[in-house]
Amino acid sequence: MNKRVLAALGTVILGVAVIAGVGSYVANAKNDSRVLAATPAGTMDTPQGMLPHATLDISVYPDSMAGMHGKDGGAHPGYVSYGPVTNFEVPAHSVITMTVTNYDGGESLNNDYFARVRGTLDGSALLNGERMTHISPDAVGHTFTIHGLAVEQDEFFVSVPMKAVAEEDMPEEGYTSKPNVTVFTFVTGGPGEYIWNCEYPCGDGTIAKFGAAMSTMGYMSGHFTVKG
Ligand SMILES: [Cu+2]
Repeated sequence: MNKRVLAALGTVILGVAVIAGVGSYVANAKNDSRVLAATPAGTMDTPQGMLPHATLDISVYPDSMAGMHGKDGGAHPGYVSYGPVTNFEVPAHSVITMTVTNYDGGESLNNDYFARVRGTLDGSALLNGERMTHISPDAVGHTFTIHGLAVEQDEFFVSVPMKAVAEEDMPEEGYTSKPNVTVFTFVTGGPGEYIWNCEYPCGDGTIAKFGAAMSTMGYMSGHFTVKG
């Protein structure tokens, strides 16, 4: 075979291999089928009446060594990560209380919008037991932001900032003994498949710090399913 044809063929094969690689990578990312279902917790009186109540309890860490991606941290031990999983399932037309324990430090948001608590009951949350509606946009560790616009399902938007652990309380090894605990409560509408993600730029330097952990499913993003 002619050398140029061979070289061209090589390029095509390489291209196909890269595309196949990307494809299987994306498929694997989507295939993180682990789901944390909310725990039923009786009923709660809300402005929308007495509703079934359920709770979700999660954490967020400065790396992936807490076991959520397998022992030794999985594919990206250094990535910041929520855990124990990032796919959640909650009941429809219910009141959900989420507790997020943040072990990570942080800095400034790209957009101050996400420093405010949005979409919760009376627009507030509890930070280490104290009621708050927003935190300083330059002391944010991560956010938990459920995006509600989707076709043929109820609109649903909840966004809560997780306060960064102070720099002096971040140990060189292991996790801080002074995590910031945020508790917030919101009401779900009808059934739907939603996506949540973190809106704090906690990825690596690429894509305005929205690369790495921020652009890999299962770390700073996941599914949020409201089940009928
Ligand atoms: Cu984050």
